[in-house]
Amino acid sequence: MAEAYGPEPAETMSRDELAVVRQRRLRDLIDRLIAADGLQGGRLRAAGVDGGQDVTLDDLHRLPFTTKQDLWDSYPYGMVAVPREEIAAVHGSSGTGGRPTLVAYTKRDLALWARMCARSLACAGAAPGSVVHNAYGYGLFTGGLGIHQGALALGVTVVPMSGGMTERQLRLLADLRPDILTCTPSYAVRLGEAARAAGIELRLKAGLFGAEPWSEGLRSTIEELLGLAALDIYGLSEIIGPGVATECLERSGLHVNEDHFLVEAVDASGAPVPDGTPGELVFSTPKEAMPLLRYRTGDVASLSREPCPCGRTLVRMSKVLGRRDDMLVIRGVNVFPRQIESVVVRHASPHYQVVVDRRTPMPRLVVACEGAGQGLAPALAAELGLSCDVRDLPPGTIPRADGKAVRVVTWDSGEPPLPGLD
Ligand code: DLL
Repeated sequence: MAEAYGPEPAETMSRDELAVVRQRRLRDLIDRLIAADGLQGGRLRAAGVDGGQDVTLDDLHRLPFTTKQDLWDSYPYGMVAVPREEIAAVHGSSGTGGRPTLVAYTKRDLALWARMCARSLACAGAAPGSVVHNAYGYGLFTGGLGIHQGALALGVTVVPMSGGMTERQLRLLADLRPDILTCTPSYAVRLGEAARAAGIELRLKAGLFGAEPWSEGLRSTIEELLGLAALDIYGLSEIIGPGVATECLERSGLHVNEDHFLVEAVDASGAPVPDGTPGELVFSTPKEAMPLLRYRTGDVASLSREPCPCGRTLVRMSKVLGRRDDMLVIRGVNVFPRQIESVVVRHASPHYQVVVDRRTPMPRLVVACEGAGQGLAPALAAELGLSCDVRDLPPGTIPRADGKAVRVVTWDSGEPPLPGLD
């Protein structure tokens, strides 16, 4: 196969050149918000900002935040900053608590998104002639169409599988021999197990797995099952979709496309945290249809500005530790489901669900999995600093996901959320 596509020039600029680009983006974004004169423009004016010329990158952390609540309050089109007829597409996510989040794109936004996803595929070593088996769901969810447009923009072949119909996926994996697989990490496990059971030999080289938190332990499981380099891809509908940040083959953090999306990490009070310290990721996006200033993602990760051997100079983010609102506080101990996963995959199959039993005032953490070995309970206690009940359930009991897996369920009252729990 021909030589792999490399980074775009913007991905390898010096940090000084990058600062110039980022400064321009920030000023353009502020000008656009002021001109649109909506919620964010009003907040900027109240903070004494009347235009982009008033701010520098150093002022970013003093500007007002935007939140998911703002998007909900202005659903569906309240945050749109262009005339309705310029909206080329909408996407969204089903969201927590069943409240949908809708985002809008102009044609230029879609082109930018395609370029960002093309970068992601290049990070995975895509080359002319590459075949991308895209098993992210197609539809309102940004995974399927984002990667699809990225593959078209890069000039590689895309197989638009969407999620589900695993038998059919196996058939095409065997027949078309893709070198790149894109889907959620939980579906990657499912595909890998199904391929192994069917005795299908895969020729995959790399996979871009994201849309949900996943641990280093699950990375090893996926790499072993599928015989590929498992890379992390991060994004959210509000900012653009997949393609906000992607790991390269070095597998040492995700390169954030900060020449377009300005990123910060902040503590609970909203103050910046130093590089290397986990904080909530905050992104600003210059999208025309729905520009957002300092959007609080709820996702917790740390940032690093160390250069990467791949040559990309963009800031890198660690794997996401979890969502701020997914963090469980059990008897005063903070637990991210991903921490549990990293232990489970070493002592059981990668199918697990965390049940938070809140039927009594003192909540209990039940880790339900399949094929648990003796060592799981003590290993969990050592990792979490908290004892939890391990339930080893028959194979196939834990629900399998085509897209994002549900890792945490709450048991408030009534029947147990999984058979076999007491
Ligand atoms: O999940 C976009 C996406 C599609 C990313 C395909 C990567 C691959 P939403 O449905 O809006 O968008 O959900 C966004 O998913 O705020 C995170 O909580 C979570 N998330 C996305 N990627 C990762 C990741 C897509 N790599 C929400 N690691 C985000 C951890 C992730 N969490």
